[in-house]
Amino acid sequence: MFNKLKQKLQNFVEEEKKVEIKPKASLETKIKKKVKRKAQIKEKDITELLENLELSLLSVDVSLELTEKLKENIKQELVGKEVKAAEDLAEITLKTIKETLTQELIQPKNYLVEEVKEKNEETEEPYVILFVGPNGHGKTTTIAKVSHMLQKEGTGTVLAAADTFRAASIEQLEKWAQKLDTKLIKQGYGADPAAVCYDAKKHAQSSNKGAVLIDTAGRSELDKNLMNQLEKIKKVVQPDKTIYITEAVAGNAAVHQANEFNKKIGLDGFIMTKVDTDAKGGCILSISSKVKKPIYYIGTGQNPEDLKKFEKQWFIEKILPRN
Ligand SMILES: Nc1nc2c(ncn2[C@@H]2O[C@H](COP(=O)(O)OP(=O)(O)O)[C@@H](O)[C@H]2O)c(=O)[nH]1
Ligand SMILES: [Mg+2]
Repeated sequence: MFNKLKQKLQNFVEEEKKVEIKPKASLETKIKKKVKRKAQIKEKDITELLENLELSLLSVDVSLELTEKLKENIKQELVGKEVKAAEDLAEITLKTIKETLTQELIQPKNYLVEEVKEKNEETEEPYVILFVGPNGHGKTTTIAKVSHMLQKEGTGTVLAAADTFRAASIEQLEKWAQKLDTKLIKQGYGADPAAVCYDAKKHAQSSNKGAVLIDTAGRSELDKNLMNQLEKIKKVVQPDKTIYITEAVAGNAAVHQANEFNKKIGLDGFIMTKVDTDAKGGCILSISSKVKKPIYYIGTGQNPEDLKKFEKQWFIEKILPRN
C-alpha cells in the first residue's frame, strides 16, 4: 500500500514542481521558489490512502466503528500539513497511522508476573487472578500458561477449579496441575464455584503460595445466573485482577461481549489467545479501544510456554497493511 502511496505522492509533488518552473520566471526565482515551495496535504491527496487503510483494517477484523474513527483522526492530523517531498509525506502518513493505532491500544505498565511479585513482597496475602470469558476461548489453557510463567519466576501457585459446570473441566485443570507440579483445589461438579475459590485462597494463605489462579465456566454475558455467580466469586475472594480471555479468531462479536462483561462485573484487562492460528486479530484493537483496559499477554500455542507479553508495536506491525 505504501509503495502505491509513494508513487501517488511522487506524482503529486512533481505536479507542484511543474507549477513552480513556469517559463516566465528567471532562474533565480525558479530556484528560490523551488526551495521555498512546500506542498500542503489536501483531503483529496489522501482519499485513496484512507480507503485502502479502511479496507485493510476491516479485512483484519477491526470494527467498522473504530475504522471510521481512525480514518477521521488520520485525516485531521494530515490535511493541511506541509511537506517538502513525497518521501516526507509517505513517512508522515505512516507515522500518523501508527501513532493513531498506538493511542487505541493499551499495554499494561506492569505485566501480571511483576504485579504478583510486587504484592508478594509487600504483603503475606496471595495475589488472586480471576479468569473469565466465553466457552472455548482458552481460559483453562491460559491458566496453565500463567502458572508456568509464575512458577518459573519462583512463585508458588494454587489453581482453583471453579468451573464446576462443564463436564471434564475439573479433570482438564487437574491434568495441568499434575503436569506443572502445582496445587489444585477442587470440589465436585455442581458445587458452588465461590466456595472452591474461597478454599483455594485459604490454601494459598496457609501454604504461603504467591498466587491463586481461578478457572471459571465459560459463559455468555446474557446468562444472568452465571454472571451473578461471577459477582459472587468476586465478593468472596476479591481478586486483584479479573482477566477476560478472548480468542483472536473471535472477530467483532467479541467486542460487544467483552464490553458487556466489563459493564456487568468489571474487567482489569485481557489476554488474547490463539494468535498462532490464522487469526486476523483486529478485534483486540477494537476491544482495547472500546473497553479501555490493557492487554497483558497473547497466547501463541497450546503448551505452557506459549504465552508472550503483549506489545503494541509488534501488534501494529502485524496488522498494518503492506504495499
Ligand atoms: N492454537 C492455540 N490453541 C489454544 C490457545 N489457547 C487455547 N487453545 C486451545 O483452545 C481450546 C479451548 O481451550 P480451553 O482452555 O479449554 O478453553 P476454555 O473453555 O476457555 O477453558 C483447547 O483445545 C486449547 O488447547 C492458543 O493460544 N493457541
Ligand atoms: Mg475451561
